Amino acid sequence: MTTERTLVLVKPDGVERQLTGAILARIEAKGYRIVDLKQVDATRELLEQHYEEHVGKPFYEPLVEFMLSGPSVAVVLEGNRVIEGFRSLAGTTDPTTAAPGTIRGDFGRDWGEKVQKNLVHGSDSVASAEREIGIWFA
Ligand code: IDP
Repeated sequence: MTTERTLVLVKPDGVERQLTGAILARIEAKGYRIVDLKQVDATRELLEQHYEEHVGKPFYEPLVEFMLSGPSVAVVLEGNRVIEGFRSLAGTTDPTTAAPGTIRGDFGRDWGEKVQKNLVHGSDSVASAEREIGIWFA
C-alpha cells in the first residue's frame, strides 16, 4: 500500500470556463477520494510560496498574474499512488500536445499567451504534496 495525498488545483481558467465539475467527475470516476476542497482567491504571497521553484523564469510573472486573475479550487485527494495517478489524468504541461483523454488534452489549448493556461495543477512528489497542502490549507 502506498496511500498518498496530493494537492490538486483547478486553476482560474478551469473555474472561469465552468469545468470544475467535469474535472472533479474524472477524479471521482478514477476512484480517488476528495478529503478537502475549497474555492480560494489566492494572494501573491501564497503564489510566491507555491511556485517558489519557478521564481526568475520567463513565465513566472505571467503565471502569477494568471493565478491572481480569478479564484482557484483547491482539492486534497487521497489514494494509492494518487500523486502520479492524478498527473497521469491531467496530462503533460503543454495542453496543445497533452494526450487526448487527459484533462489538459481534452479541455486545453494554446491561447497565444505568455503563460500556458492548462486548467489544473497536481503535486509532483510526496514532499511537494505535503508542502503544497500546508500552503493552501494552512
Ligand atoms: P506542471 O504544472 O505540469 O507540473 P510546471 O513545470 O510545474 O508544470 O510549471 C508550472 C506551471 O507554469 C505550468 O502548469 C504552466 O501553467 C506554467 N508553465 C510551465 N512552463 C511554461 C512555459 O514554458 N511557458 C509558459 N508557461 C509555462
